[in-house]
Amino acid sequence: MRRVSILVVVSFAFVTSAPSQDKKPPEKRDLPKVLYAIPLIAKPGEKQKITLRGKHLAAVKEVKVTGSDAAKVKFLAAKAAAVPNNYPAERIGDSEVEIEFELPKDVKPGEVKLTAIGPAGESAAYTLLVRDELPVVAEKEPNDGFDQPQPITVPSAVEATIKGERDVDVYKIEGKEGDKLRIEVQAARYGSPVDAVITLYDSGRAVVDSADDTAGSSDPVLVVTLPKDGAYFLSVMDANDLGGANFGYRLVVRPAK
Ligand SMILES: [Ca+2]
Ligand SMILES: [Ca+2]
Repeated sequence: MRRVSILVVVSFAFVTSAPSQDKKPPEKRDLPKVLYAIPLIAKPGEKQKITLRGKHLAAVKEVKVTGSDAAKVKFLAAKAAAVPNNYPAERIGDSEVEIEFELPKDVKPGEVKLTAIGPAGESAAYTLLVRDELPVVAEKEPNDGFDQPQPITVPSAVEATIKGERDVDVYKIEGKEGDKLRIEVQAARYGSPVDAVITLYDSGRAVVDSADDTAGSSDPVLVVTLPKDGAYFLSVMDANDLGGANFGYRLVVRPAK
C-alpha cells in the first residue's frame, strides 16, 4: 500500500512539472546523443567503419573528431534503428550514424572524442574507447562454460561481446600463488549497454572473488591475490541477462601494481 501512495505522488509531481518542460525550445529535446560505438573499441593505425548508436541520430549529416589532429572521419550514412522488444531505448539507442574513421598509430587513448552534428545542433562529445599498449585478444565463441573456456594470458585486453541473452563468457587464466591481478571490464563507461559482472573461480570451480559495479560505474574492477598455483576461470556476464550484437565490452587482465 505504501508503494501505491508513493507512485501517486511521483506521477502527480511529473504532471505538474510537465508544462515547464514544454516551454523548452523543441530543438533542445532533439539534440543528437551518442551512446556508444559499434565496435566499441577503436583501432589506431587502421581504416575502420564505426557505427555510432544513440538518440536523434537519424538526421545527422556530419561527425567531427577532436583529440587527434591527424584523425580522419568521413560521414557515410544515418538512419533509424530497431530497438529489440523489452530493451530500454535510452540505453540501446534508436538511431545510428555510420562513419569511416582512421586514427593515427600514435593516438593517445582517452583523448579521442566524436561529436555528431544534426539539424538541431551538436551532441555532447563521446569519448571513444581506443586500444592501448596491451596485447589484444579477440573473443572466440563458444566460450560459454567451464567446459569450453577461452585461454588468455596476463596481461591482455579481450575484445568481446555478450552476444545474446544469458550469454556467459568464460576465460581461463594460469596463475601462481601470490600473483596479484587487476581484472577490469570497460563497457558502461563508454556507453555500452552491458552491465558486466565478473566472477573468478579456482580450478575446482569454487568462487575466489567477484565484482559487479565499481566507483559510480556499472563496470566491475576486481583486484585479487591468487590463493594457489593453477588454472582459474573468469566469467563475464550481463547483470540483467541481456545481450546482443551491440553489447560490446573490453576485458583487461593485468598484474596489479
Ligand atoms: Ca560472448
Ligand atoms: Ca556491473
